[in-house]
Amino acid sequence: MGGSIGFSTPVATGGRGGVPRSQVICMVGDGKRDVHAAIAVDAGREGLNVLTIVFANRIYQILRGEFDGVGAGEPGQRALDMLKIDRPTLDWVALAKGMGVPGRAVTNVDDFVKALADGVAEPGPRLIEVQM
Ligand SMILES: Cc1ncc(C[n+]2csc(CCOP(=O)(O)OP(=O)(O)O)c2C)c(N)n1
Repeated sequence: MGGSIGFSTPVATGGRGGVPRSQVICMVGDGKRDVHAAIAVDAGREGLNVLTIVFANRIYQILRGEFDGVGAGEPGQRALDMLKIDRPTLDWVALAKGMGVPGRAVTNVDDFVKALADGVAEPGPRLIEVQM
């Protein structure tokens, strides 16, 4: 929804604080990186059971779709530069580690399933970067 980026991570942190025995799983795109990073600091500091899953496709894919939708043709280099978020390619696991949150990167479904099971079983905040 328009304007909604950045909503889920603070809600996940707040939800965990409000229901202490809960396990919160927060699924986010990589499109609003600064917001996600700031919230991970809170989860790390408070040791909350918040498992954040970042789907890192390195592009504002929905806006790429809108580009097609308005019939603007193939985007040129300048347009692509505004749609892609791969310069630099963010290392979400390293960012999480720097904020006291252990993380793991996965590139296939089997590894994702294992990381998800481990992330739920282990106490405290965790991050999974799904490299797409
Ligand atoms: C607060 C806010 N800022 C900007 C936007 C505009 N916007 C809509 S979709 C989008 C990119 C989303 O990227 P991502 O979350 O990685 O998902 P993807 O499109 O790759 O599936 C942006 C910046 C928005 N919806 N909300």
